[in-house]
Amino acid sequence: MKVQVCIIGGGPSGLMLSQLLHLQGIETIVLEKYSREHVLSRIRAGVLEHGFAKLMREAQCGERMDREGEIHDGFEIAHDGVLDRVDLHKYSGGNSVLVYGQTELTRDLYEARDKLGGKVVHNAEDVTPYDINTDKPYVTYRSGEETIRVDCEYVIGADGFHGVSRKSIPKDVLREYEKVYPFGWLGVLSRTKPVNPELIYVKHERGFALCSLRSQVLSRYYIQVPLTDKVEDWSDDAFWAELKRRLPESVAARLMTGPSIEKSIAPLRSFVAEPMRYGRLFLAGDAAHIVPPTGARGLNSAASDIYYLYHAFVAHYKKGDDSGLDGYSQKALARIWKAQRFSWWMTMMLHRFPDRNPYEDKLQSTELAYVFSSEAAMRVLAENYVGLPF
Ligand code: FAS
Ligand code: PHB
Repeated sequence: MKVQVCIIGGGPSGLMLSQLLHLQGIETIVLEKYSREHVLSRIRAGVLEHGFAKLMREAQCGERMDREGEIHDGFEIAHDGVLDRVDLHKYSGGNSVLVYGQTELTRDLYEARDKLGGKVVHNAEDVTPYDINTDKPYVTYRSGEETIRVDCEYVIGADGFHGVSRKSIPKDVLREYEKVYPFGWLGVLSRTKPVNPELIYVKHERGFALCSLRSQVLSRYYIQVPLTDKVEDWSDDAFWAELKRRLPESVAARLMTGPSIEKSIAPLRSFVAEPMRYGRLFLAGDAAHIVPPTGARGLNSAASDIYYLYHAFVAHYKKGDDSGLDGYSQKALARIWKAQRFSWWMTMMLHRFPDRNPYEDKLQSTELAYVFSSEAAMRVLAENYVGLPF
């Protein structure tokens, strides 16, 4: 089999790029390790930057997102028993975010690939890229007992943090930067009316919490838990009781509780791999970078990688212009590191750090007080949260 671009990973990054390139007549194949049902069973991101939403529309996948997604012009921060609002629309120069779950977005991308007859292979086992530092790379994968070879001109590593692509870059070339946080997020999805029309980020002495949503009948909540906790340690009742303890009384009083339809603990880490290109291999999305979800930058960081690669391949194949491909890693990393900074900053400001000394605790409270006392500080928060320009 021969294609122009072989994409490893059928998550949002891989699917979005394959869709955009297909619409430009560039032939791709997506090799996904798991079944479609497995990929769509994951509960992940909930907030889309306006840049991501624009890319979904350009990929002809935005119709349901625009119909069912909710435009949010701001969010609340709960601290010291009160709610303070971050007016994104006012302080970002008129921008907002779209609340639409990654699961649904991925479903829309799969359906769009099917509609165009895009090649997406599920249950592709032992996917392995070869000769990525030559002009004739290829990728093999196993389907049952059969090993299949895909000859291609370029390989995209969109296979997430635990994928094979990043590990295919020689250790003496790859530089990795990482910060692991001493806690995780216990997340619950419940078929209940959201406690608030907008998201509420909670800074509390017992730990961080987040009230989010997927629709007006589907709520998503998180509480900060120690890394030693296991999801089986937390009954639904224990989760709701702890969330209520961290919410302002007026909010806790109106919280609708119900059975969890998904419950999981996600560790928090900041991670960047450089460079994001090696020969004919390009890394995109979680394969190259991870952020703590506090700033809702995870999925959104993948969007600019895809945008840059999309335009670079169109320039290469249509005009023989390789400047986009040659400049990809540097350009993508410049925006990635700004998303890393914002996600780290939001995480440090809102979470409880058990080993902190009283002086550092005062600095943390002052950071939050400064945000709500300075228009300049509010503008910095807002422009990062709605998404810096691509
Ligand atoms: P993904 O990991 O989504 O997709 C990679 C795909 O590659 C997967 O389908 C995987 O099965 C496949 N794959 C892996 N190895 C392979 C191999 N060897 N061969 C073939 N295929 C392979 N972001 C937010 O903004 N907000 C959140 O609240 C949030 N919560 C998250 C919770 C969790 C538990 C996790 C893990 C991430 C969360 N994220 C969140 C970040 C998340 O949304 C990612 O940014 C997003 O999934 C990135 O998309 P991809 O780059 O496509 O990577
Ligand atoms: C979510 O809805 O899952 C969500 C929203 C905002 C975040 C993190 C997660 O910062």
